[in-house]
Amino acid sequence: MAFTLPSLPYAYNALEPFIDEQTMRIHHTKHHQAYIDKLNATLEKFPELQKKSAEELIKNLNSIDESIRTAVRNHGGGHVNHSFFWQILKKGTTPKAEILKAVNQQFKSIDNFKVQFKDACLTLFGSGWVWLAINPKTKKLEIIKTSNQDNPISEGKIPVLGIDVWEHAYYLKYQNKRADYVDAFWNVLDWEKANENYVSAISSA
Ligand code: MN3
Repeated sequence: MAFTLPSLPYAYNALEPFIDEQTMRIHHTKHHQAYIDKLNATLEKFPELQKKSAEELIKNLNSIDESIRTAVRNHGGGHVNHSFFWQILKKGTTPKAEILKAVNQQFKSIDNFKVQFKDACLTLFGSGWVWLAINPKTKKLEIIKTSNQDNPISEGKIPVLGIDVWEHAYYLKYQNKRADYVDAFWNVLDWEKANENYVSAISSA
């Protein structure tokens, strides 16, 4: 049972003009596909691991044979991160309900949260992701930076939303201007999906 590329729940041009069609197409069919192909190749000789979900694999990296641990971390993480990312993108939503309340409580306001989140994006050196995640120990939201294809679930935390700040996610349209891409991200973040993720994270925390 090999891992396969999940289809996008929208057209490649659905996020225009904030994320362009060509970037979405390459990001999905080339970059995400490559993580899946390499994950499948990595697990070829480990049939028992092929039965697990990619989330299960990266939640328990220490249980993975050392000879493939880094490859599972990178390519399994790449598969998990991108599958998650596609699901939280949609134009035209606004923060409301439980997540609005929680963000206001913890970050004073949505605007203040956006400032802190953007700062995390701009101070993340190199390639990686920035997340808003629930820490099950405190049941609080945390802004988390991860390098490469690491995911907060490897640290026991539960992502609510996240942004891919690898250059491949924005270079065609924004070149080196990561700040402009982060500003544009707020126009395509699906706050309704983020709220669902928040509610489910809190109830399982
Ligand atoms: Mn990417």
